[in-house]
Amino acid sequence: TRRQAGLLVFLTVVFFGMATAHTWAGGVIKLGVVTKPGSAQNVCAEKFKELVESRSDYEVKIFHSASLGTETEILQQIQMNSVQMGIITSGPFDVFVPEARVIDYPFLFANSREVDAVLDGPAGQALLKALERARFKGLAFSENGFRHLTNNVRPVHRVEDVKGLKIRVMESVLHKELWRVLGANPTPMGWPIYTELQQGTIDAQENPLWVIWNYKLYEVQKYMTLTGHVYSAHIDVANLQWFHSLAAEDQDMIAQAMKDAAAYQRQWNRDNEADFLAKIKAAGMMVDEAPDLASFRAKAAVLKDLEIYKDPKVQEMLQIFLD
Ligand code: EAX
Repeated sequence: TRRQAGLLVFLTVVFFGMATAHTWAGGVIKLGVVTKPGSAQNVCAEKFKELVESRSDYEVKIFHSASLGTETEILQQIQMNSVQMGIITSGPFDVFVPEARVIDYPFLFANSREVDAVLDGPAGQALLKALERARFKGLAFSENGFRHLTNNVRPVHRVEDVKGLKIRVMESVLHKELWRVLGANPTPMGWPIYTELQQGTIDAQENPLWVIWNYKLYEVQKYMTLTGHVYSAHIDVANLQWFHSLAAEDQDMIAQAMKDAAAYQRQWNRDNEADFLAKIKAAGMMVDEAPDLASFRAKAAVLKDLEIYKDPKVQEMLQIFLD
């Protein structure tokens, strides 16, 4: 009958409506990056915002250009949940969770293929899990890149040439020890550092090519050495309690959006590296493209015998990464 048919249509609509409509909790997600637009972190942050906002009712507010302070300070704000998420360089994490320093272990990765295999496999998962001790939910790894040395004093070809250089390092236990061991004079500082380089408070710094390009470090640094001494990831994190307070579907949507954004951003970084190098050279920097890396490796090797790697949790994580 018509009545039965009508009822069937009605029930069908109700059924499919219930099965497909998801009511997003919605709300504003504050996300912090220390860098300015055009930077690797920002490429990932903007992609994440676009994906989340197109897939849900959430709004992502990006705080960038050091408006929340240094990366260490952003991490503290994430711990307090005054900021929910961040895309933060792996270096500064080791103050919060010592195991994080295995990513930045010198000369650990030969190339991007090795990076992806390790970070996207069980080792990466184990590291993200360890961050929960510091109340961070680790969602994905995006990429800062392989770090290279620049300075304003002399061409650096072998490790002996870094002797005594006043070098800015990240607010990371590992990075400070690394440059001390290599013979330089390291000072931990937050980002950015253009003024300090310009005024000569420091002679040197180390960062991936996009940083040297995007922050115009070629204006204040004469020499670059393609050391690639450390691979620098971004660890894309959320406040753990906040994340777990969300509905399961919302957690999945956010985690997936960050994974997608990170994959997109890693590709962006790799596609542009050669171009960044060409632009840096064209801007007038003197670049040593084939330094004596064996000399750097030999000196860096003592790191694993130092106190900062003796922690059994760090040893264990390093084994997982090396396997
Ligand atoms: O992400 O502090 C650093 O050296 C970082 O690599 C920089 O902020 C770019």
